[in-house]
Amino acid sequence: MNTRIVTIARHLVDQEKNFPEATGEFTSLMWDLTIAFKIISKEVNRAGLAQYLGLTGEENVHGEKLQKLDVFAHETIFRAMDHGGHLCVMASEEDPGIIAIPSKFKKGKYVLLYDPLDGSSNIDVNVSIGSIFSILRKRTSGPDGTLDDCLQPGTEQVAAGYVVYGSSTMLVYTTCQGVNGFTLDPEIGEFLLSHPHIKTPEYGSIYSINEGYSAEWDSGTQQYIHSLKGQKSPQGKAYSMRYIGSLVADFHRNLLQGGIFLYPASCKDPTKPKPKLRLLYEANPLSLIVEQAGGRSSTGAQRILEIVPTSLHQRVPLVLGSAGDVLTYEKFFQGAASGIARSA
Ligand code: AHM
Ligand code: MG
Repeated sequence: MNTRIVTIARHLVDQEKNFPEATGEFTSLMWDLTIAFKIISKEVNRAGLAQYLGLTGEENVHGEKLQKLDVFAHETIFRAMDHGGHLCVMASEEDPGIIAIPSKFKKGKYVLLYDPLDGSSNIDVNVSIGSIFSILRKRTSGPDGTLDDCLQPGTEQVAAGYVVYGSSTMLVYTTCQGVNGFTLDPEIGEFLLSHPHIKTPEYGSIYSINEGYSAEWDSGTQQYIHSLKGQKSPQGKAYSMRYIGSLVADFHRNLLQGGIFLYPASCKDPTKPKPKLRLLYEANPLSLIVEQAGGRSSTGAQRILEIVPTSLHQRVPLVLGSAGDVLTYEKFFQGAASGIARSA
């Protein structure tokens, strides 16, 4: 048994040694982020007791009702990150435009895109929720970051991660050198390395999709899901459907156990397919993590990380998880799109 205790601070410093050109700026940025996540975790755990239950009565840029904890998480991350001197701009699911670094603070070379509290409709019923983040390098000149700095393909991410506020709080992140998971020890207030070098199985027996929308799926997705029912996975286990409705929680389970998560576009109007999940701060960071863990991520037709973004809150179809399962899905999706039906 490995008895070494590794805090996230120690791990960040150790990882920095793999980057000879590192200045320590990135390590310091990540450290600031972990402080924000600890504060959010504390509030999430008190949600049933505190005044945060319920809605603010306002709507966000997507027309969804804002929950008070969303607002708290959004502001906590901003307040932890605006003055560190490492960022030039931020963007959040809860803000329609880019978020400038206040003029009184030094600007840095990194860009932070985040979903402060994903799956927030689950807060009131005590179901796991999460935060997601993506870090890019500034690519424009001048001290202030711009929209152009935010609109970079996922392949340009220097780091990405998520926190799941579940039965325990876990932070999982990658700096493109594999994936590591840390569990928050609430007694000492530290994230401790609990899941080193996460690798996702090549195939899983779990599929996660909101089946209530099956009539609106494209025919490739319909055929694929139909093909799993009553069958055994290549692991030899019968397929199980598991859908929490919290992307981070569904993703985290599948990453560790193997499986596939799907949120295809709604094809109610086939001329205007409507995806739900957002590219920059949901799909891209989770896609980088799953690829770094040996998995795969796709729209069905294209690798998520290669999509060139055109707007801050752009939505994409998202299918990710075990590489073998996602590849099989792509065959169904592309086969149906080209008119070749696949049998179950
Ligand atoms: P949110 O960012 O507004 O919380 O919405 C994203 C969430 C994801 O966590 C989850 O995968 C999905 O929406 C669930 O959507 P649905 O209820 O349509 O299945
Ligand atoms: Mg979200």
